[in-house]
Amino acid sequence: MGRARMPGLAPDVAGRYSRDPAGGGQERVCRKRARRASKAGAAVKDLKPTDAIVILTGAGISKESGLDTFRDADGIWARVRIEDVATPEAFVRDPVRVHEFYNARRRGMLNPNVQPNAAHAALARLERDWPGPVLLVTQNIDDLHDRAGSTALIHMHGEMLKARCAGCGEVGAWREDITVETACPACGGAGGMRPHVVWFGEMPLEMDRIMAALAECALFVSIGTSGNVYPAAGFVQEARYVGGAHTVELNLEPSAGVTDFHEARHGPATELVPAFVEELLARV
Ligand code: BJW
Repeated sequence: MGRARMPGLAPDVAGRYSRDPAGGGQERVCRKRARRASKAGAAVKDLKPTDAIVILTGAGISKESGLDTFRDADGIWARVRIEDVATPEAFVRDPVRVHEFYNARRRGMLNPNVQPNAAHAALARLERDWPGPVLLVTQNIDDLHDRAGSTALIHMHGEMLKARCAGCGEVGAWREDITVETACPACGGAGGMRPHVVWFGEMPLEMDRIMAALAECALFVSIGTSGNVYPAAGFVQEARYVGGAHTVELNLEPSAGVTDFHEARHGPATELVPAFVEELLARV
């Protein structure tokens, strides 16, 4: 898949790109660039302990906890088609199938063998011990970052252990299967319950907060994501060219956007992430 290169841009639902809808604009971009120019390309060794860090994670960080990625050879999209299970149109066309897909994944996540790994734990430690702000943005719908202890955490693609009522909009904790008969605990309406996840063509969650953090961070780290899905795949460009951040990729293999990063380290997350966090905390 070809990679779009769109610094400071974000896509609309049709995949068209325009200036950052979270309040961006050429003027803001220029001001930020000028203010942060001295930081552009600064290495990890130049970070101050009060600097802000934004971390983006994807399915690769949970692979060693026993959860499948999407686009690897043995990934979820090798078994099911996106258009059958991960779009609003699929849910309208065949809600039973979509519920079966997510019910099976929810049960998988609740398997007691699925536990946070050393990479999740290291990021929780970074949030705890780094004096500056650390924001963790995950594309993952599992709860492994939460269980590891991360609290400054945004689940931009939603959460598997929550359900939403399409009728009244209520979002609540959910650990059971959902069916087309399931009634909403808040409004009592049946048939409108869906997993609280973001499908293709839907707006990811908390984008304003994310874009603001990217524009302010001194370090952006992308972990375990193939860099194929926007807007997350464009965060590196936002952080680098708007925020003037140093940008680092930690992934099993080079992602689709590897050339956008100042620095890339390749290997399993459970090895790379604890070592990288150790390196950062040695600066405190
Ligand atoms: C390891 C490892 C180990 C393995 N250690 N690493 C045309 C052009 C550009 C964009 C578009 C376009 N047409 C439409 C769009 C937009 C569309 C999009 O990006 N499409 C592209 C596919 C082209 N995006 C959207 O529709 C999004 N919404 C949107 O854009 O709204 C409009 C808007 C937004 C903002 C501003 C203005 C307007 C919504 C996207 C929703 C994605 N949903 C899913 C499903 C969620 C629920 C579920 O889980 O079922 O999210 S799809 C799936 O992909 C899931 C993931 O979060 C997401 C990203 O996947 P991820 O995490 O990167 O996983 P993989 O498998 O791809 O990669 C894993 C990596 O780990 C690999 O690199 C491995 O090597 C590595 N790895 N083991 C370290 N042990």
